[in-house]
Amino acid sequence: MFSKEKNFFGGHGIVGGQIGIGTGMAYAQKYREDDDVTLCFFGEAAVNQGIFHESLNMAQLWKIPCIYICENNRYGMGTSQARAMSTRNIAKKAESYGIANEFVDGMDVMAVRQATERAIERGRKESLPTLLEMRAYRFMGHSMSDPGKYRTPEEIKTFQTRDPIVLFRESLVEAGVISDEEFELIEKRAADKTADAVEFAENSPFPDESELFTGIYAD
Ligand SMILES: Cc1ncc(C[n+]2csc(CCOP(=O)(O)OP(=O)(O)O)c2C)c(N)n1
Ligand SMILES: [Mg+2]
Repeated sequence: MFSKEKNFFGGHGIVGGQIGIGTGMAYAQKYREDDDVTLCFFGEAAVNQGIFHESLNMAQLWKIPCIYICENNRYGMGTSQARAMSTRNIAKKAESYGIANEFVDGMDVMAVRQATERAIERGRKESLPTLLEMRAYRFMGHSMSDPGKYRTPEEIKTFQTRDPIVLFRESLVEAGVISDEEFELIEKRAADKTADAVEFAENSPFPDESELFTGIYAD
């Protein structure tokens, strides 16, 4: 997924690769002296990659307005954070580079929004980076072929009670912003859109062999 028009620069197959790319994009924004900042998303497993540390060091040294958003969902494929990382607190890792950081409840939509706004303001006003660690949970397996034997059903059940979509829906209904009926309509619209996309994909012909290298190299 990639959309240059919407300034969305896609997902990348190499875990952590986007941290260097995001830092470079934010450097370009600073260089052009525009008001933009970059939001760079990655998982907790990516924090163990060298590029995370190299990028954060440069970002603070050169005052690059990159907002590093670590979605800590506790698992990288089938490996828990506890088995792969010597310390647990990711937000604090930013301190060794002198970078502002926040630990955020990633299950709370408004907390995520507010912390992101604070980081964006820091980026815009002071041209400084921020590291946000958003603690969440991965409800599904890593892929369709992941039986998820590395965690207990109890653990999943515990986190299901804190599903951010369900909690946000409840708080919106409670505040009178939206009714249950309106929410169901939104869900139905999303389900219909997905079903249409699946039907379109299944009814589409396979691409021709000549397409094999399309989009791989720059023209
Ligand atoms: C350099 C590299 N090593 C291994 C992989 C295989 N791989 C794909 S996703 C993944 C785990 C990523 O976990 P995390 O960063 O926590 O992101 P999440 O999927 O949990 O959001 C791994 C190891 C890869 N794509 N790139
Ligand atoms: Mg993860």
